[in-house]
Amino acid sequence: NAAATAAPATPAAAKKISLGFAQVGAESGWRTANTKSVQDSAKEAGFDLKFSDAQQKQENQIKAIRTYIQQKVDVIAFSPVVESGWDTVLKEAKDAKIPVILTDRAVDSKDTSLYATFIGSDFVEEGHKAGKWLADKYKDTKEDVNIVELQGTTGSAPANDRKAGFADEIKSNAHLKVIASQTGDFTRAKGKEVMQAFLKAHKDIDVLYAHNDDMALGAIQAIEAAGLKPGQDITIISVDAVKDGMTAASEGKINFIVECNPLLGPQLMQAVNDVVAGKQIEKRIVTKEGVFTSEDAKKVLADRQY
Ligand code: GYE
Repeated sequence: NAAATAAPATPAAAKKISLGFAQVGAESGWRTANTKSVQDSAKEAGFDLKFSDAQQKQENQIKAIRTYIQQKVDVIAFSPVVESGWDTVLKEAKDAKIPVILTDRAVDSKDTSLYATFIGSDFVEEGHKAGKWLADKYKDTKEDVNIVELQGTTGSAPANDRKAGFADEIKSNAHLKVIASQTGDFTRAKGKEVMQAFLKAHKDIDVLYAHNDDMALGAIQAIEAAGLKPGQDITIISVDAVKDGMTAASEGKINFIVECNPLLGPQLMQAVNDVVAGKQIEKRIVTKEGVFTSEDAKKVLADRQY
């Protein structure tokens, strides 16, 4: 009897799931925590993780995704550096029948069948939280409040959305004026450089709104070098709540931080398991997050993991 002598087929469960992950870069403390979360949870899930760092360049991410398609990985996940320009490569993945999961940042593709789900924060909401705190603080002001803004990477979902949510929240008070707004590319070095230029061009800055902690931390160096007190002479609001940002907040140098959770690894691995198992999953998975004043930051700093 042929069936009895044939070698048993390898059970499907014994094969490791392969996951190709195309990361944005290593531009911030948030990104470092996010990378660690992805790597740690892939290991824990027993996946074969192929990881690449695009150094904040879309062309590098597209190349990495094409390599994963050639390698026939089971699932591709990536955090798109900018929102637009993904349709072609996403169609290539679809044609190869490899499911794609977006993590952290969204794409603006009209065809939502190009990806299985998008796991990440609501960046517009984060902008609203930042703007609301400021609008409350200055609700009785009779004078103009001059705001400078350090935007994230040009064309990225968090930069577009954090700007929009904030603008929407402050527009009801004509005294709240954004007098300068430029990209600091989510990095400390660029945040410092652009803040230096802002301070040179404007003698009367009241508020800095930075789209992430790293740019705020760079700007703090520029503000101190100019002989001013961050958090006092200039009110500072940022987004992320990574450890260095929370430390600056606990010292009163950042006045308000909107949290953005980088620990997306566990949710991502769950989604990978589900798509491989052919389960129907939610098209949008939103992460939960809060806000911190200097006082709040002091209380939770010691337990902050990233
Ligand atoms: O806020 C910033 C990072 O996409 C949410 O990217 C992420 C942002 C985060 O560089 O620090």
